[in-house]
Amino acid sequence: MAAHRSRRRWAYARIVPWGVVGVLLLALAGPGLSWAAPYHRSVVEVGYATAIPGAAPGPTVLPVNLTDAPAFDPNNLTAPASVNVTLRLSNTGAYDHTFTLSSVPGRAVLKPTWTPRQVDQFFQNHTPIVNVSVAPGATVVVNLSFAPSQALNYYQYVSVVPYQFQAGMAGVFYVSGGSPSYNLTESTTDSLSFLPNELAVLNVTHFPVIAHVVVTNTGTFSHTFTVSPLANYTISVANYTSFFFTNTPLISLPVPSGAGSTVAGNLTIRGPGVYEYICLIPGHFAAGMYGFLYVNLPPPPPPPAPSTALIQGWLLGIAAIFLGVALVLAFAVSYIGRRPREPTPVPESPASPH
Ligand SMILES: [Cu+2]
Repeated sequence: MAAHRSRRRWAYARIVPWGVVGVLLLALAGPGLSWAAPYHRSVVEVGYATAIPGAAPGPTVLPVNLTDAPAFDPNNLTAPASVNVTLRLSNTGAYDHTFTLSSVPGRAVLKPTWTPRQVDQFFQNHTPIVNVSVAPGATVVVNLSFAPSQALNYYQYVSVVPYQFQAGMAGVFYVSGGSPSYNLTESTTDSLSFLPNELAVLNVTHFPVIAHVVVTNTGTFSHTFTVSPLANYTISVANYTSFFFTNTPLISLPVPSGAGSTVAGNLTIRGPGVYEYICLIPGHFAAGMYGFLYVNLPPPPPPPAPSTALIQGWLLGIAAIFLGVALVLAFAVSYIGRRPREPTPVPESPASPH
C-alpha cells in the first residue's frame, strides 16, 4: 500500500515540471502565432498582389531581399505608374518574413511604435496592395501595376511578422509619373520673350499627366524656362525669387546661350488650370519674358483685330445726323429767309405840292 502510493507521487513529481514548462512555452508562443496567423497565407504565387487585375510580368523587375536583420534590401523602390512591375522577393534568412505593401499613400502612415495588434488592425481596415509570406530560402514573384491615380505617391512596405516592422523591417515604394503623353515646344528670343507665350495641354483624361517640353534658343542670351507649380496664380515681378524658393517649380530648364541651342525635360502636372512660366534671368521677367500654360482649359480667344475699314460705321452715323440737321437748317433758312428783306419800294409820292 505505502509502496504503491510513493511510486504514484514519484510519477507526478516527474510529470508536473514538464507540464509547467509546456504551458509556459505555449503562453510565450501563443500570442506570436495568433498575430502572425492571418498573414501566413499559403498563397505563394501572386497573393492579392495586383493593384490592377491581370497585371502581367513587367519589363521592370525589382529584386528585394528579406533578411533576418530584420530588413528589406533595398528599403526603397521606384516604379512608374501604368507599367507592369515584377517584384522578386527572396528570403535570405532563417525566419519567416512578409512583404506587405500598404495601399494608403504616405511615407510614415504606419508607425514603428505600433503594436503588432495595431499593425494587424491597420491592414484589416486597409487591404494591402501586396501581402505575401516568404519562407526561409524561398523566392516569391509578384506582378503588379500601379494605377495613374497612384502616381507621385509613396507606399510603405513592411513585414507583419510580429515585431519585425517594429525592429526596422520597412521600406518605401515611390510611384513615379510614367512616360510623357504630351509634347510642348517653346523658344526664347533676344527681345526677352517666349515664343509662343501660350502653351496648352488639353483633353487630359486623368492626372497627374507628364508633358515633355523642348525649349530652343533663337537668340544669343541665356534664359530659363521655369514653370510655376501653382494653378491660376499670377507671379509678381517683385517677389518671383522668393516665390520659387517656397514653391518648387514644375520644371526649371536653363536655356544655354547661342542660337539653336536646345534643352528638354519633363514636367508633371497634377491638375487643370493656368500655370505661369517665366525666365529667371534678372530683368527678363520684368521685361515681359513670361507666358502661360493652359491645362485642360483652352487659351483665351485673341482680342478682336482692329478694323481695317477706312471709315467706321458709327462715324458715318454721326455724319449722317449732322448732314440731316444741316439740310433742315438750310431749308428753313431758304424758306424763312434770314437776309435782310429787300427794302419795300417806297411808293412814289405824288408831286409835292410845293
Ligand atoms: Cu530670359
